[in-house]
Amino acid sequence: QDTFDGVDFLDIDNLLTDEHKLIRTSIRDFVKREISPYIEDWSQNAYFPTEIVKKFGDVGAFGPQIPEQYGGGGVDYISYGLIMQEIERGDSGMRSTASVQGSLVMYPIYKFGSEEQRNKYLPKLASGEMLGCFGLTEPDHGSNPSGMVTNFKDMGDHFLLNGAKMWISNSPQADIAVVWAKDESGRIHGLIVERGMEGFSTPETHGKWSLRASCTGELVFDNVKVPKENLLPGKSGLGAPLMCLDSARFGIAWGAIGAAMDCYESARKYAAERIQFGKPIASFQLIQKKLSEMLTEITKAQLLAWKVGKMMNEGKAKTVHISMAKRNNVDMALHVAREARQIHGGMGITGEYPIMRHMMNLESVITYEGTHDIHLLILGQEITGIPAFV
Ligand code: TGC
Ligand code: FAD
Repeated sequence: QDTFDGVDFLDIDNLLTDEHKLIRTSIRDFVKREISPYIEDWSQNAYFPTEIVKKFGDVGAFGPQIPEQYGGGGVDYISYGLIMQEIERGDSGMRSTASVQGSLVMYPIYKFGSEEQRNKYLPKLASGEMLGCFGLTEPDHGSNPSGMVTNFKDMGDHFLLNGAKMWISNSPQADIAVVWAKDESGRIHGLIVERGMEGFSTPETHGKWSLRASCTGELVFDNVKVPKENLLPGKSGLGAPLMCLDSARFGIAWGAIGAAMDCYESARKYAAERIQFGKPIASFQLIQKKLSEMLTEITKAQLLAWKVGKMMNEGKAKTVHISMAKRNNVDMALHVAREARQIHGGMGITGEYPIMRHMMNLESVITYEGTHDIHLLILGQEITGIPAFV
């Protein structure tokens, strides 16, 4: 029985509005009903539950920050963060599905798309009638997307797209892909590629030990004819996909707190119930140290996420602020998961508890949307004025 009621040591709820709390409750109930009872099976069986897409749409998890006029929720960034937190308390892979759809597919179409593109795609993406994916990473260009080789040529009445993307969340099930590719002058643009276009395929990536309930795959473009009206006209250059990443990375900073909360709660309960040497293990100082540090780190991460959320709402958050929050909070969650695993002893490696699943998931989360070290270097560049990437 899930009686989770939040981890809130410093009365951070006091910083939230009634609307924030209402949204959090509705997603928390949804996760309890639609994800938590099944996630262990889905993950163990590497199964992506396609029916969750429509359900996410119904509960408002897709594009909550996009204006209502286009089917989005029209809510602020703290609400968006709380939605990601609650979904990731269920599972990081489920949060991936939602954050890719909202921040990496709906956001670029809303921000850089034409009015026709917005009206054509956004309401269907918001409702879960359509699933999307975001293709930036390539086999030879992960941390350095500016080196991408996927390209398109102007053929007069259409574009001809060639290349391949790798590690793309949602790709095997996606109806559309927002793809970043270079034009003949080497300038990066976003194109909307639809399933069914000749020469476009989405082979699934098998054998992952992480994010097993999320489907991941490639995007392969073999002379795909893309209609000219599918180019996102509003912005070109690497800055366009990097703006989308700002939004998604912000959601991950909140999502990671959810995964950490789930591990902490499980460890706290287990420690109270597990008897060794005639006493609950919670009575031992080393276990108390672990629990105290977990709670402290979760609390610090909550304050960081909340403050960056306020700055997002005010239009003041910069990439560096988001980098600090994503990097710190994911690392924090991974550390909490590892400590919680220790507290559960041998039981910590089984599917009876969520720990090992969160821990393995977080190994992807600390890598995607900019690796742990890339975010460090983004901060290093801000501090010193010197980019250390090259
Ligand atoms: P750099 O020279 O710094 O920038 C290139 C151009 O972009 C501009 N720019 C921005 N514009 C708007 N918003 C931002 N946040 C911007 N950041 C940079 C910049 O001004 C410049 O403009 P211009 O006009 O001068 O050309 O770029 P760089 O090539 O040196 O790269 C910097 C670096 C390494 C930080 C960047 O490439 C990076 O962040 N790499 C990490 C790659 C990454 O995060 N990939 C994620 C793929 S998507 C994903 O993982 C989804 S998983 C989702 C899930 O399942 O949940
Ligand atoms: P690399 O860039 O090869 O990095 C390898 C190592 O080298 C890392 O430790 C990195 O920090 C380090 N490194 C690289 N450059 C430097 C440097 N200059 N200085 C110091 N260290 C450096 N991408 C998408 O476009 N869309 C998606 O939906 C998507 N979903 C994903 C889902 C999963 C499950 C995973 C695992 C990845 C996903 N990605 C997606 C790709 C993800 O963004 C990349 O894996 C990530 O950006 C890192 O790229 P890479 O794996 O090629 O690692």
